[in-house]
Amino acid sequence: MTRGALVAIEGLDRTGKSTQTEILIKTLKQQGKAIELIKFPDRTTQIGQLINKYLTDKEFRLSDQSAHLLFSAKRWELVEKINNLLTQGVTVLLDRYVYSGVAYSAAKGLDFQWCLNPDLGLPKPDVVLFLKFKDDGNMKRGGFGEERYEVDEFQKKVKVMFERFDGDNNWRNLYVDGKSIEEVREEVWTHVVKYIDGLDTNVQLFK
Ligand code: DGP
Ligand code: NA
Ligand code: NA
Repeated sequence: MTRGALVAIEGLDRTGKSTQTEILIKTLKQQGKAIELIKFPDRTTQIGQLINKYLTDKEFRLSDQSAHLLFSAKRWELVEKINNLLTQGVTVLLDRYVYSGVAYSAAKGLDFQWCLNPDLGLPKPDVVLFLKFKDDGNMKRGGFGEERYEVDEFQKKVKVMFERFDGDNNWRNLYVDGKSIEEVREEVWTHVVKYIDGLDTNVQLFK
């Protein structure tokens, strides 16, 4: 039976992820496709509220390891939902996922593999769209600097950690430098269109 595809959108802060995610959802819904968006971190659950406090209140103290495990717990909270949707043939679109989890924590100096370990066993996306700037363009965008991680030097480190996933067969780099929302939308679409009618293979797991 055909299952839904698991699609992740990743990127640094202020690269336009959420905008592109919304456009993609709208387009697919207009075409009558079954699609569901899951945003990480979802700030509404109890763990999500703690994460929101951590991200927005720079005085809120939590060790790096502890914060990391909270983000991972957030993902594990949603595995059953993701698997059920895929089984029902629904395309699941993830706005951030394991890759952000590892990149943001490893950028603080935590061991890369240690960061990945709690996420082993989670469903692995069929395709990851990584929105990226060739330069540091995201740091010049409006709103940048409001949250804990929105610091130039830190974003550069996060970028390097994200790039360690480049080379995985599900990884697609989408450069957003100087492109309009419409141009990026078209690129996103060319990558996603192959997956929207589902897949016959089992979903892979992180290992
Ligand atoms: P967003 O709402 O997509 O801008 O994400 C909020 C912030 O949370 C952003 O700076 C990236 C960070 N973030 C998202 N997921 C994770 C994660 O799993 N671990 C860590 N450490 N940070 C994350
Ligand atoms: Na952000
Ligand atoms: Na966002």
